Amino acid sequence: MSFKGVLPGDSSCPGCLLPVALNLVVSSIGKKVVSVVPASCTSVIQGYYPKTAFDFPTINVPFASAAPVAAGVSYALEIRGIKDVVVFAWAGDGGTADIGMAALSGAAERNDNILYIMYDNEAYMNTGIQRSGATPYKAWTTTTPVIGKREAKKDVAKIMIAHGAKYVATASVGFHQDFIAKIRKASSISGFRFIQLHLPCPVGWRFDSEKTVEVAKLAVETGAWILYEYQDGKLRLTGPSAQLIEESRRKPLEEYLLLQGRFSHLTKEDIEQIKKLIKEQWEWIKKMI
Ligand SMILES: Cc1ncc(C[n+]2csc(CCOP(=O)(O)OP(=O)(O)O)c2C)c(N)n1
Ligand code: SF4
Ligand SMILES: [Mg+2]
Repeated sequence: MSFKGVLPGDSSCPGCLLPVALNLVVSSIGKKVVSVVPASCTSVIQGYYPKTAFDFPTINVPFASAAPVAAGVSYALEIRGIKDVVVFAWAGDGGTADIGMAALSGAAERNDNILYIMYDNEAYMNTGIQRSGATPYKAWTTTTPVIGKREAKKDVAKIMIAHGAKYVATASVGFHQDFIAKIRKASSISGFRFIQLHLPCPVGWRFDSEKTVEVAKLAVETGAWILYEYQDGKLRLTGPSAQLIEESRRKPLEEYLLLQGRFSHLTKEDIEQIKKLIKEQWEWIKKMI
């Protein structure tokens, strides 16, 4: 049985690539799916039965419980001997980095047989652009006004690697072939798998709605968002990131930052500090490969 994914006419904002990304997940898995979705922009895009935009089985769950509910579905299918279904959680950064973290940690530690996808638009967008743990340093949100967030972005993929997860990857909506390859690989493995998808939000990041792909690509091309996958204790850079270990090959970070209103207040010192944080992330990558 094949699913049509997200049907046309959903209620996402203009320029939002969330439905496109979710479509890629459902179509790339190549098996039946069950998705588990906590409160987020996704639940609004999904809409209400019988006019839902999702043509695939979806369970809407309380905020913190996406990972354990997905694990419960997966165990129930296993007990019934059903093997041709991939169970995936699709949750935002707020639902993952903050509210769902304890439950996610348990699922990773138990090696529950689920694919967990954190779509990372770097704030609580559905409720009005509040800061999350995954909001980057100095980004404006409605709860980090004037000077932006004081703390660095929480690195959830790294936390999942520290759990010994079977498969951990970062991805971007700007590089869909890389994302599809990771979805396919993750779907072919059993045990706990985690993908963190960078998903620019025109509304919350304050850029023009036709620039979503450009912003997504620039995040990678400037080295601010690094594409990699981690499997069996080995980390491998993927997509354009594989060519960007040398800083001189990356586009200037300002090209990415200046497109976004959420960074319009930055001082020179702020930009230098952001560059320092990115450099530290690349240093960690170099140690891992
Ligand atoms: C327990 C609980 N607290 C708060 C809310 C309100 N709420 C619904 S969606 C949302 C934001 C979720 O942010 P994120 O997970 O990043 O997803 P996004 O909205 O960005 O897609 C919040 C706070 C809720 N539904 N349940
Ligand atoms: S607020 Fe952002 S992530 Fe949410 S639907 Fe609108 S554009 Fe998409
Ligand atoms: Mg979010």
